[in-house]
Amino acid sequence: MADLKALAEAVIKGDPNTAVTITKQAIEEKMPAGDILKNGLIAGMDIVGVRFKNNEVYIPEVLIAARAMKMAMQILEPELVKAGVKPVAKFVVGTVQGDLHDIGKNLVAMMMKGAGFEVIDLGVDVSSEKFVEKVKSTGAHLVGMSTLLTTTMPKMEKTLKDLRSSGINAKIMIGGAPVTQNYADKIGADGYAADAASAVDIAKRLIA
Ligand code: B1M
Repeated sequence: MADLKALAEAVIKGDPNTAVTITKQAIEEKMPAGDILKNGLIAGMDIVGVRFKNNEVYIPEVLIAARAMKMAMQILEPELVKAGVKPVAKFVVGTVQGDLHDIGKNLVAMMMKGAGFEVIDLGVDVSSEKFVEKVKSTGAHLVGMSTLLTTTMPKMEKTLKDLRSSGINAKIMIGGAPVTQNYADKIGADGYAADAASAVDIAKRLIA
């Protein structure tokens, strides 16, 4: 029988071949797709998130784990659709207008996918209009904005105001090196996270 603990371990180790093999075996054995996701892939990424937060692993290990998870997900996704397994919530994320940094934002997106969120990644240099349009068209429950530049921090406030004034009630979280909890409070964001693993914890709390 397919071993979901070994699947989680393959994600943790960033071993895509084993992750794909066990995922295929589990599907062939008609294991519920939701169980494979939750008890195998997400369980593995959860542990990576905790280790990342505790500085036990670093960015390269997270990227390698995320790649293993992504490859297994490509096989599992059609089964999840067939089984009608819903994502935890929809998360629209982007780096705000004027800013081209995306390494941290990509890490946040990966960890959120790993935690079972459907992630709609708008990329970098995202205008407030684009955020509003995508959040409306996807019905996202959660919006994430990232910035690395002090000069583009005001774009977070503008985007937040534009989202609210267009009637969007999605929870809004922000992050990035120059951003602080104080700044989040000042502009009225619902959440702030200092790193990608905490972003998942905050996101789960916001949509609970
Ligand atoms: Co730029 N850059 N850069 N840069 N760059 C910084 C940010 C800078 C601090 C360097 C410095 O001067 N010491 C400085 C900003 C100064 C400031 O504003 N106070 C700076 C500058 C000035 C610039 C340019 C203006 C330089 C120039 O052209 N004169 C220019 C701006 C271009 C633009 O955006 N318009 C520029 C360009 C670039 C590159 C293109 C060369 C490249 C970006 C490549 C890319 O992203 N694809 C780059 C890089 C790599 C950096 C540094 C070296 C590294 C940033 C990084 O990726 N860190 C950076 C200096 C530094 O930090 N040491 C610097 C790793 C990443 C994992 O961390 O993004 O903080 P971070 O993400 C973390 C958390 O912040 C958090 O989780 C992540 C993972 O745990 N997080 C969130 C991030 N987003 C989140 C969202 C959340 C929650 C958590 O919720 C939604």
